[in-house]
Amino acid sequence: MQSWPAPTRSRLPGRGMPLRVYDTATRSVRPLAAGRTARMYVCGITPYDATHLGHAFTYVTYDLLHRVLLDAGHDVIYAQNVTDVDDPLFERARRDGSDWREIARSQTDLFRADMTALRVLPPTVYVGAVESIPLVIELIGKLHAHGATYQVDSDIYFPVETAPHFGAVSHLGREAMVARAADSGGDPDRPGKKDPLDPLLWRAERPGEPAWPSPFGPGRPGWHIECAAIALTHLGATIDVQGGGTDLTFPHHECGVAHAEVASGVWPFARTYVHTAMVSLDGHKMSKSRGNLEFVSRLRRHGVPPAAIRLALLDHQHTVGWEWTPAAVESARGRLARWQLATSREHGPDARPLLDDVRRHLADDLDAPAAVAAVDRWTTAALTTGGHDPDAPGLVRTISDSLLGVDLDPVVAGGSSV
Ligand code: 5CA
Ligand code: ZN
Repeated sequence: MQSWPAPTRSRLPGRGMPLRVYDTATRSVRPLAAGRTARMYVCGITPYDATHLGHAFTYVTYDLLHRVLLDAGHDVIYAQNVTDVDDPLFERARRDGSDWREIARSQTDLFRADMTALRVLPPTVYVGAVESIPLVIELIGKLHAHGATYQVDSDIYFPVETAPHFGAVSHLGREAMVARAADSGGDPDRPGKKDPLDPLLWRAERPGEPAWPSPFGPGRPGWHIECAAIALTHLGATIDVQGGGTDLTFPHHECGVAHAEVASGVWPFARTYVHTAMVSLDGHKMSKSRGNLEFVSRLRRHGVPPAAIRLALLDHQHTVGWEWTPAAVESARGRLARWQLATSREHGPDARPLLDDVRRHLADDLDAPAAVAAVDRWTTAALTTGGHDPDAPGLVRTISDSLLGVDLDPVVAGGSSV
C-alpha cells in the first residue's frame, strides 16, 4: 500500500536529547533506550469515519515521537497498518448500500490527504490487512507448530494460557479483561472456548463475508494477529515502540503481543508501550460508534489552516485526555498568526536557548504544551522588546517545522496545501 509523501524537514544545529516516555507496561516514565535504528509500530486506522480529531491526536503524537528520535540521531523504521477488512466496514457498507472495499479505499485516501496536510512524517512501511493475509497465514502456522491454536467449529483460536506474560502490558484483572474483550469485538461468552479471553486467529468463511483460501479453510484474519504478523515481518521479533490509543491496550495490544511472543519465543516484544489518551467531544470519547466526531477534513474545508489544527492538538500532552472545543481552533489560529508574524521579522531575540528548551520539553515524555509555551515566550519577546539576532527568526521557523511539524511559511500554512 502507498504511504503518503514526506514533508520537507529542515535540519537543526546540534542534536536532540534522549527521549523519556511513559511506558504502559512498567507504568513509569522511562528512557526509550533504542539503538541506532529505532523500530516503531503504530496501529493504523480502520478506514471509515476518518480522520477524526482523536485519530489526528494519536498520529500527531507518534509523529512528535518520530521527530524526536530523528533529532536525537536515530534512524527510524516505522510500520503502520490499515485494517482494511473488518466487521465495521461491512456494517457501514450495508448501511450506505456501498462496497466495503470502496469505503476502505476512499477513506484511506482521505486519511493520507489529512496526514499530508498535518505534516505527519509517513511510515516507512504502510501496509493493509488484505495484502498481509499471507503473513497472517504463515504466523498462524507458526503458532500451530507451537501448540498455540485450537478450533471451535471451523474458527481458530489462540489459547492465552500458552503466553506466560499475558497481562504484562495492561495489568488488568481478569474481570476487567473479560468486560473489555466483550466491548472490543471479542466473544468471551462463546461456548467451546478454553478460556473466555482466547482471541480469534482465523474466522472461517460466513455467507456474505469475504474469505481467502488458507490451509485451515477459507476465511479471514482475526484483528490482533494482523498487527502481530505485520510488525514481526516488517520490524522483527523485538521493537522499540508499540503505539496506539489507550483504547487499544486491551485486548488488542495484549493479544497481539502474546501472538508475537509465543511465535518468536522472544520477550518482551516491545521495549516500550506508548498509549495516547483519548480525545472527547460532548463529554464522551470521540468515537465512530457514538458518532460524536469532528473531522480534520471538515475543518480544512472550512478554511482552518492545517498548521492551526496541528497547533490545537499540540496544546495537549499525550497522556492526558481532553475535550475538543471549537474555541481550540480559534486560539490555535491566533497563536499561528503570532508565530508567523514574529518569525517574519528581520531580527529577533537569540533563539538558541529556545532550541534547548523545546528539545528538553519534548524529550520529557513529549511535553508538547511546554514546548509550545516556550515558543510563545520567544514570540512575545520578539513582538514586544524585539531583539537583534538576524538568525533568530529563521532558527525559530526551523525549530517549529522540524520538531513540532508546524510550518510557519505563511503561504503553506495559509492553506495552499489544502
Ligand atoms: N485499526 C485499528 C488498530 S489496528 C483501530 O483501532 N483503528 S481506529 O480507526 O479505530 O483507530 C485508529 C487509532 O486512533 C487507534 O490508535 C486508536 O486508539 C486511536 N483513536 C481512536 N479514537 C480516539 C480518540 N477519541 N482519541 C484518541 N485516539 C483515538
Ligand atoms: Zn493494531
